[in-house]
Amino acid sequence: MNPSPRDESATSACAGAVLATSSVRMGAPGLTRNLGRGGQPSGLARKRHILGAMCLLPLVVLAGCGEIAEVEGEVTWTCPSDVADELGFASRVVAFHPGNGAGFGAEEAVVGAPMGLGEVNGGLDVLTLGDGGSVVVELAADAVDCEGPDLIVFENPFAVGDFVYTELGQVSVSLDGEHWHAFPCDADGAYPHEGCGGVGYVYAGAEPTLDARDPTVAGGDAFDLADVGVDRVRYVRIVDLERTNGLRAPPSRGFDLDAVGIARGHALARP
Ligand SMILES: [Ca+2]
Ligand SMILES: [Ca+2]
Repeated sequence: MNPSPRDESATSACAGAVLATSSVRMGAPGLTRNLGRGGQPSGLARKRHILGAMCLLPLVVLAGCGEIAEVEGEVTWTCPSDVADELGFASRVVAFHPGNGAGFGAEEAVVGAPMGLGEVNGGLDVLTLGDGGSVVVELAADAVDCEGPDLIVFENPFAVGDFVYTELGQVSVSLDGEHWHAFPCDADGAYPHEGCGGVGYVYAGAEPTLDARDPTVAGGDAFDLADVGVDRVRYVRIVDLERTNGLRAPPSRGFDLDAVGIARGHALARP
């Protein structure tokens, strides 16, 4: 959408459905988020949105859906907000800088849902970054800060008896692909290495009935955008930290990225 200066328009999106109206009533429960294009809250836009709400023109609101609006270039939403599952994961690799020992897997492996193999086997549908390697992926929809974790990063740690084989990565997020916000990661501390990627077993995929976008059951490593002070992101970057508690040998040398998912109810279809 690209509204004219005097036009206010909104969409309500859920499971891919998009409904357009000439105004919007912010009546749905949950948080209301308001960001300027530069990622900063905009009080002006909030006031304009309230004025728009006073018009009270009809808006169809589906249960469980978030409201999305673009008001004079400002993007707003309410939580929960969701998209169809095919938009709930990374859609492409923007940049891949392989480190020494990379070479296993393909960039296509990180697109879409995870294909984990549970606790005793590491998934093989991955892109291995190599020592110090990095990858930037673009999400098919924007991830937004709602209550609790908003993003899930899936690597392929696995257990050997009581031992957990991990290869850690630092996770950063960005709205524009230029300004990045890194989650603090306790790579040198003890397991479970708070804030790092590459720690949690991946259950989604091994058990097809699990919701790969539910951080409480999918496995992987969940991240809350509030922890780095941002409300909406489009890109996720992972850098291998050359930290492992096992051998660094092919075909699993360095962080192995399986997938990046947007938590259910934390996704915003792009205007
Ligand atoms: Ca959150
Ligand atoms: Ca691994």
